[in-house]
Amino acid sequence: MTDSSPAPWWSRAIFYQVYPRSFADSDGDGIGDLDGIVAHLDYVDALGVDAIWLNPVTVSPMVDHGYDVADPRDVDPLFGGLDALDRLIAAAHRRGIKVTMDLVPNHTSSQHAWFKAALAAGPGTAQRARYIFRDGTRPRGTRPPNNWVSVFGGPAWTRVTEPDGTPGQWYLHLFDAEQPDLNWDNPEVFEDFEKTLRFWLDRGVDGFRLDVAHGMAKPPGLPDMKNPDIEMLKLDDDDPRFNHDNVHDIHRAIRSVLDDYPHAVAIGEVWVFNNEQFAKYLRADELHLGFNFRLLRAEFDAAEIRHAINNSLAAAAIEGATPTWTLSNHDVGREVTRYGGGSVGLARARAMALVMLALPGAVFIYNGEELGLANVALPDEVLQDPVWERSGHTERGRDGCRVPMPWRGDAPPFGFSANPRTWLPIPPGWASLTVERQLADPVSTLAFYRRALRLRGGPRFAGSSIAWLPGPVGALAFRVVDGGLVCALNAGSKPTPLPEGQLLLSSGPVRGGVLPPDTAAWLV
Ligand code: TEU
Repeated sequence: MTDSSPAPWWSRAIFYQVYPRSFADSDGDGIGDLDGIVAHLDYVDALGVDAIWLNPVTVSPMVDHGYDVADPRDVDPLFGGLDALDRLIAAAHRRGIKVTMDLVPNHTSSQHAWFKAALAAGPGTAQRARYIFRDGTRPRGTRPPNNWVSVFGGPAWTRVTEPDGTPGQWYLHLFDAEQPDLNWDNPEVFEDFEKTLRFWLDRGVDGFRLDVAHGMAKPPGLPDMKNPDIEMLKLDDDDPRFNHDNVHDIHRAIRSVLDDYPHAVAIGEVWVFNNEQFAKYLRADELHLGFNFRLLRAEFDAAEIRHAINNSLAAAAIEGATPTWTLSNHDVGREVTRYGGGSVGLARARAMALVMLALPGAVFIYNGEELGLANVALPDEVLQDPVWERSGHTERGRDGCRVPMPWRGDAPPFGFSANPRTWLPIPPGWASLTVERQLADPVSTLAFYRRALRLRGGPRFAGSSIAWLPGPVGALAFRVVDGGLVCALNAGSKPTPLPEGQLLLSSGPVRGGVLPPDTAAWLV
């Protein structure tokens, strides 16, 4: 933002990520839905967030819980259909909350009309040219076209049976076999995506989170991966499957559509860690925001956290873009667990919330983070993430961070649903973590988050940069340049002195000018 135009709404926004399956169930099928969200909007409003990011609610066989889209311009009946989304948009807007949707440009579901037509039409047809079909290698095409692996495990290629019954071509899927990758070299793909963008924007949606925004362009010739043994669910730089430079033409085309809706925001899921490479996505004619996952990957360690913050700020600064911060989402283990679990993990998660919320830019909070929920160790028989099957039962997948929200009462399903059989079981131990319990407790994690989120709107937090303050090893402290807020974190094992100033909020008990381990504080 180099000119004097007012900052856009998203430049300091708090986005609240709602995983629709797990937020609230209005119709008793044990799976959350859009009317469930509508019924709990006062809760979202009271948190003090600016916008909701809804994980996919479009029509889907739900193999990857909505990231396998069969019709991108309709809402799945499981979530209540299109009318329910209209109700949610209206009810959110009445409260001044924006609604952003998840779109999945990289792939469709195998149940999408295009893919079914591609299978039926056979090799060499226009229908196949919307996806990435290739002949196999070896004399009879029995081996996949290259060595790419799926992010979910196993090969990234599946062989089809041709309409005449013979074993035929292979198609590319960077994720599950039910998620065929689209061929973005085919202009039809963008034409259709433009229809999708306009369809939702015209219905009042305030923007999009674009799934795998660094994945749509594939390198010509599809060269082999150098490291096909890459850990499942792990995305890194130097991987031919992702971040091909042609992806930027796609983002420019998407942005030109969004520019017809000046209030709308495009947020890319960009798993790219090289700062220069990451910044390219944030050029003035590409994405407005890109998820920076460095903070989420940092251990609870002062040096690592400082490094993640510095690099996130530096990456955004290259293009004068807004930094973004996130500690968890529906793909990564909850931070309470990542930071060690139990009361220590919770104390650290609360401390990191203060660090994240003190930083300039936009933040993303994943539903349940404000309750201090931890990952749930689920039994084998309830696991649903396709990662579990595709990895041959070696990776448990992401279900443990997707367990439904506990709202009230003393036993599962804690008001989430009228149905005791929820899509993932809720642990009885969450009785002490329900919204109802935490609202009644002034020192609960929920009360703490609400206070922190409210304070963050104040002038002391305003600024686009931070200055590091000297601090003992194991701790870190920074001042928000302009606003003046000081944030201090003790990630070490010994108490450290608090910086000068009056205590505004702390993540745990602070007394006598001393910051205990696993604690953070805001001072003015
Ligand atoms: O995720 C992209 C993705 O690659 C992640 O699974 C990533 O590997 C992991 O988070 C790293 O820890 C997006 C969605 O967020 C995810 O839920 C979908 O399963 C995936 O795309 C496919 O659409």
